[in-house]
Amino acid sequence: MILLRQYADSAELQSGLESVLAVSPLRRLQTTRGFYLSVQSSNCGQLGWVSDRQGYRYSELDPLTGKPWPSMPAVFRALAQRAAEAAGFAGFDPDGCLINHYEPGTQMGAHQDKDESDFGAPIVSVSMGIDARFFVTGPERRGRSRAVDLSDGDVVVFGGPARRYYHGVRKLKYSEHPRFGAVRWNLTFRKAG
Ligand code: MD6
Ligand code: FE
Repeated sequence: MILLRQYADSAELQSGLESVLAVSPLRRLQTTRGFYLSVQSSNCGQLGWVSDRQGYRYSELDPLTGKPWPSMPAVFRALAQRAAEAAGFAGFDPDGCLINHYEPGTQMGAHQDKDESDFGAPIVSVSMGIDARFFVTGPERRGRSRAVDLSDGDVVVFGGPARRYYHGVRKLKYSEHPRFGAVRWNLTFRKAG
């Protein structure tokens, strides 16, 4: 797990984010048990991660619009490729980007990202907006975790053995970001297909 502090310029990504969400808006995904995730999400690129009563999967179509996901903005792709290369994963070619929107009080439970076909490719995560406490336990879901506070512009690359580590985000505390307000955005770039 490689942390690139203040690596991304979130101001440069903001308009790309808005254009994606104008086509595929944020929505709350349901789990197989019928619970809703507290974060809201969308996707861009060829494959988008979706969850509903049937389970988790990658889909070429946005179930909300019935159309393909908006294409990945060039500034998104360029950032993900540059960060992957800086972390030792040259040639990373993401085909999907999951967009998560957090408000104060929301969180992300411990999980592994395991719906992708190629675990040799890293996942590149970009944080924007207000701070969050990210945690990583390791190959097991339970046990001691390590906390990493992520701020606007921080990029995390999960590759090699860390690619399968359990991780999540603690309940967000209230704060405000000058451009994003009381919101945290997280972009995760994947090679899903
Ligand atoms: C988040 N991140 O930071 C959630 N997944 O909001 C993730 O779930 C994540 O940061 C895979 C690789 C890196 C990540
Ligand atoms: Fe994840």
